Amino acid sequence: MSSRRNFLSGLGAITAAATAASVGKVAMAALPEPVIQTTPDTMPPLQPNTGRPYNPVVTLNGWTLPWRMNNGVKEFHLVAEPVVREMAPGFKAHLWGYNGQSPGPTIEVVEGDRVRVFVTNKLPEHTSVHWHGQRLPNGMDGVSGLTQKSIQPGKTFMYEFVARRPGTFMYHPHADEMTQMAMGMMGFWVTHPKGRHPQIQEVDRDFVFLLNAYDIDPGAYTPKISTMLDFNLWSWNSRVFPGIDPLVVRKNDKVRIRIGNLTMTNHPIHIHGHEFQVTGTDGGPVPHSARWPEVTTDIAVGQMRQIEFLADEEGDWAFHCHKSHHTMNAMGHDTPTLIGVDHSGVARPITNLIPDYMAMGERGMADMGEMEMPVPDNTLPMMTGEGPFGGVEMGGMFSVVKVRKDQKPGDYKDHGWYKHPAGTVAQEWTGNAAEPVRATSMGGKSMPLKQRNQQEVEVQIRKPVGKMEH
Ligand SMILES: [Cu+2]
Repeated sequence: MSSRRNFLSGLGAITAAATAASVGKVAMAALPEPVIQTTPDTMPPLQPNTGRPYNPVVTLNGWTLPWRMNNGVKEFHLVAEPVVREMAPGFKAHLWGYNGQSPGPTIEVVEGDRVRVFVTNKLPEHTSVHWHGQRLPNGMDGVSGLTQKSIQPGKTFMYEFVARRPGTFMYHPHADEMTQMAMGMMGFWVTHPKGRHPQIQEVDRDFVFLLNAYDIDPGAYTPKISTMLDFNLWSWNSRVFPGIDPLVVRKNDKVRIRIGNLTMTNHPIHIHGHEFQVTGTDGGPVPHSARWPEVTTDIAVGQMRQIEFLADEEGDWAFHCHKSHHTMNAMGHDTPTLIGVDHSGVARPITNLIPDYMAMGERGMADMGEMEMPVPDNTLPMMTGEGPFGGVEMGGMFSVVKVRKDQKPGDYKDHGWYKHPAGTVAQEWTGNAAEPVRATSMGGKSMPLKQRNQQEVEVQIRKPVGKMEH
């Protein structure tokens, strides 16, 4: 038990809590104490001090579940339960998750480990856990009704199998999935190779997170569970920018990022300043001959991707989903296009009635990020975040890979913004700028436009004269 305490203390704010009384004292004696975590901070890697050695991962805004060894079996205890998740500072959601958080804790094991997972259900309805991507006995696959009885509220089930295949996996319910996944029930699973593996490289930093999405009305706390496509919060591990921690690395580190998608749409995940290779999926490592360089990889629904790169360019590099609506928070998805519309005449009478009213959108939507527009309690502006040069105008699935030459090995702390060497930042040109020559064309020579007696349509363009100077 003492070794178990040691790594508990290493995890900071983790507290052990007793299970529900319904589990009973006798059963408790045989169950590993469930470990509960409530802080949304990224916890340092959990160094294994029992079982086979491995290089642990870091869960973005999350943590790894401690285990106990019981006669050579690695035992974990998951508790499915309602949780309060801070999705970003100032915005909390009432979700369902595991062991105090959504997503649940990451489970890390080693290829060949015999694993026993106790699952206690403290939800108001039945559940089950499916171990996505694993080779296991059919009866351990966690599909309610098909391979097992569902776990009723207050009951504890036991899953047991050997982690046969090294790689990147996840877990989620296979019971009332629409509700339970929309409420945030999911978690990451990593099976480390038991020794050197020809297709699994050793890396210096290994980050993991899940893509998830919620539909929470501004001012509300509970996600709408019947939403299929129109989510307003696109999150990584149930966090949205600016609440997602940066991925801090040391210059020339070999970096692996493992990502799983449990939303209802695909996410093209994009990195700036580096190229990566997809080195694995939930089906296993990708053979070397099948890898190619990319800066964006699309992650479809239910898929996992393992990307790897050499972090050899110092700086603060944006890392995000490339769907522009997925780097926005609530409140902006249904706004009408007002670019070019002069509503100054309308704004004044409205302001007399509603003092907080702001005319927005005439010049684009950047004002939304710039101005302190009043928002209801418990939600976030559509685009936000202050960088060293001003507003970043982002939200949702956005973070920063911070590459620093003075970052210590094993240090994941964010030490502030990158200090750019003199002369390496884009800046205003103050010399003379010649008017560009504008060419007119009637189409290419091979297929010239048919001349018709047609009236020319003239589009009125309203230029933002006088409003550019701030
Ligand atoms: Cu996306």
